Amino acid sequence: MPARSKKSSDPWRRSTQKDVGQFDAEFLLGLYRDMLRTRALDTRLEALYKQGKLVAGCYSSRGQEGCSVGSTAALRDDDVIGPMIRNLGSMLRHGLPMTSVLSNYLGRVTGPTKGRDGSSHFGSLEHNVIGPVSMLGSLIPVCAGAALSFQLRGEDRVALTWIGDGGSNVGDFHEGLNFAGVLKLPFVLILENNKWAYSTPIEYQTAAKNFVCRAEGYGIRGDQVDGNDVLAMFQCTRDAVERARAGEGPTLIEADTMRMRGHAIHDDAKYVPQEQVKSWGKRDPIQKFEAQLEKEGLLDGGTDGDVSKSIAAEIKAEVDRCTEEAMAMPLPTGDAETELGDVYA
Ligand SMILES: Cc1ncc(C[n+]2csc(CCOP(=O)(O)OP(=O)(O)O)c2C)c(N)n1
Ligand SMILES: [Mg+2]
Repeated sequence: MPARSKKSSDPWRRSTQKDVGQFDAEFLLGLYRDMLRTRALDTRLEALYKQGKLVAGCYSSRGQEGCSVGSTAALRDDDVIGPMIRNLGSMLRHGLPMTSVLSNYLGRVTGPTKGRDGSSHFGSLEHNVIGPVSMLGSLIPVCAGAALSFQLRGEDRVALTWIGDGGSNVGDFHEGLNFAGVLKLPFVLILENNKWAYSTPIEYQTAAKNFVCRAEGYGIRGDQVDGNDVLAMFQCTRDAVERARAGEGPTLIEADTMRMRGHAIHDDAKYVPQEQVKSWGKRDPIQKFEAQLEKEGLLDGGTDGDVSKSIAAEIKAEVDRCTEEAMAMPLPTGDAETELGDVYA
């Protein structure tokens, strides 16, 4: 890993207000909209869980919307993503319809798993989304394999996946990243350092000063970025994706962020110090970006009124409509012939 000089290219300094002006309004408002869509859907899923309407657990990505949306925005539609449970925003940004996501969580036959996994372990190959693999770390060799297929076919596509701080301590992390480094695969791995793995804080996960230093051990590039700054997240991933497409191999990106709920909604996270939650509450990715857009005058619709209010209203209508559509869909019948339909052996 080329050590990044603190002065010239400190990644934490990416995305200044000056940078915002380099992007067109449509792109910036698109990032904003997708973070809001993620938050709104996440909030709805939490409510449905508490109403007993979800058929399994609910893992919130609240506070981590910038990581998912910013990184996925750096990709083309034909690139492959492998989201983990807190990457709801990447699924939406990569084109998975909101009704499909809700249908899966509600266990409906119209969801990507046809009601067989009622939680977050689903993907859609039609949208180039590989579903989360429950065994932490296993998605890394899977996505490195997708990157290998692009390389062998001479396609300039990229595979990108995410891993948590906790998940980065398993063997598959090492094997997948080492493999990607040796073969210089067009692969990007985003390590979301959200400070907790269930109730285990990062001090009990690694003796290293950070997670990104591991990149050096694999001979690959490593970057650190403010995961709650959606534009910095975009810029850092875009650079990694450009290098990957140019045949320069994989990048490990450590995103500094915070899990703002328990491991899942059933966990009240009493073990997390309140001070930590409070201080990260002040770094909320949506509020942070909203302030940047306001400074640019992008949320002031002039005679059209308040842009953020109209976007919020549009999104509320979308979440309501998609929830209704998904709720109206049937549950699996349970008859053996249908349910064994996709079983290979
Ligand atoms: C190999 C493996 N070990 C343990 C688990 C159980 N488990 C599921 S999520 C989780 C915590 C993950 O923490 P982290 O990787 O930091 O991701 P976060 O939940 O913070 O997003 C654990 C221990 C698992 N799924 N796979
Ligand atoms: Mg974690």
